[in-house]
Amino acid sequence: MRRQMLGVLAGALALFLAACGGQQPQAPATQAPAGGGLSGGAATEAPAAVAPTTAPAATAAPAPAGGAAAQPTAGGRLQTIISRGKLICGVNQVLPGFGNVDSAGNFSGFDVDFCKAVAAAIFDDPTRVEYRPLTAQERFTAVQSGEVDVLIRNTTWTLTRDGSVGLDFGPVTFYDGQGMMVRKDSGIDTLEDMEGARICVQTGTTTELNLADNFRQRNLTFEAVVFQEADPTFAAYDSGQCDGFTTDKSGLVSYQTKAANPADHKILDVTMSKEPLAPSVLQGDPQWADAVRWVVLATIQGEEFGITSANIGDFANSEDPNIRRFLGIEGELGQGIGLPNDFAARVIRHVGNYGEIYNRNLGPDTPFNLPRGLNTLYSEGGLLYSPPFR
Ligand SMILES: N[C@@H](CCC(=O)N[C@@H](CS)C(=O)NCC(=O)O)C(=O)O
Repeated sequence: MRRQMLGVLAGALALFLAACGGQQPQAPATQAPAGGGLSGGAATEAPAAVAPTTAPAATAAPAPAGGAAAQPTAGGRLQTIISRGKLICGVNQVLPGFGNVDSAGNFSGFDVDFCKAVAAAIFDDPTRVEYRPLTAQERFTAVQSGEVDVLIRNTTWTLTRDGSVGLDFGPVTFYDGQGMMVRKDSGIDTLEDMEGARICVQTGTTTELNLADNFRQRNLTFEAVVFQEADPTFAAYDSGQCDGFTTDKSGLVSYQTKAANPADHKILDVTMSKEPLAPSVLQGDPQWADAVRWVVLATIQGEEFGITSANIGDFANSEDPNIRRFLGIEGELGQGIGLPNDFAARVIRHVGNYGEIYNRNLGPDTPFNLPRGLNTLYSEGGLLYSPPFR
């Protein structure tokens, strides 16, 4: 029922976009040369690299051996955020499940919950966030210019982005991979069935680059129909302008709920890339990067300990020294990263542990029902693992 409603809304959106000319590809489709995959107009996903110049390195002095931890100076970005009284978080606004805004202007989703977690750690208040919606094209400039404090927006951690784009990535919050959506009645079952296909893809993404690589490796030609924004990209596919729509599998599942008729589409059983999605900050402010990193790890460690937003009160008198340190009941763990010692407790209390965040946004009770796959704890065969809180 909900899917149908989403479908109707997506249909209306598609009509609106068509009426406004928004479905026109922003760039001429690039024709793949025979036998060679895409080459012309070699896709570049990152905006011109800007050498980060800001961010005074506010590094806390190391704790003297055997003595009390040195009081860190909460300088740089963290101090700016504290003085401002809110976090500015770069997010998606068109990707239900990850980053989405409703008609009342409320943001929600898996990524959005990590913005809330950072705010909860700093302010003990998950609502102290200003969300800055960013397209794929806009996102890196927004970090480079300091417009956002942190980017938490289905962004893949790559060497180029870590290096020449000038970002620092936190821990992976979602292990993803690129997929391909086609119409069920297309007769397409594998990428090999897509020789000469028209494929709708958004520019400024790893997606665009991986598409070219995958088809080249398979010696297949294709025609990329490229858009700057995600909704027009999908609308073009949904209205039949393309044979396939490609993005991260998380994005495919999300966009399938927006299709005019979600049941008409399928996601091929192929993973075209590794897409480790992670938060990022501007390179050069190690304390701020540490703060974001350990907030994410707190959600994972919380799940490892079995501490949830519902049962955290039961741990107040825990005698387990690991849990006592984690919750800030004893020790001074937060100090070294400029956060209050109970920052992890604040995160769990207000936002929940990783499993709670996952289930709330993507789990069985949501329209996405995404199996956790690699996004389970290492103890359950997944890749989530927190270094020790000590
Ligand atoms: N993870 C990939 C893809 C991320 C991405 O931007 N995906 C698109 C398609 S689902 C998106 O979210 N677009 C939203 C927009 O640009 O407004 C990356 O980091 O490049």
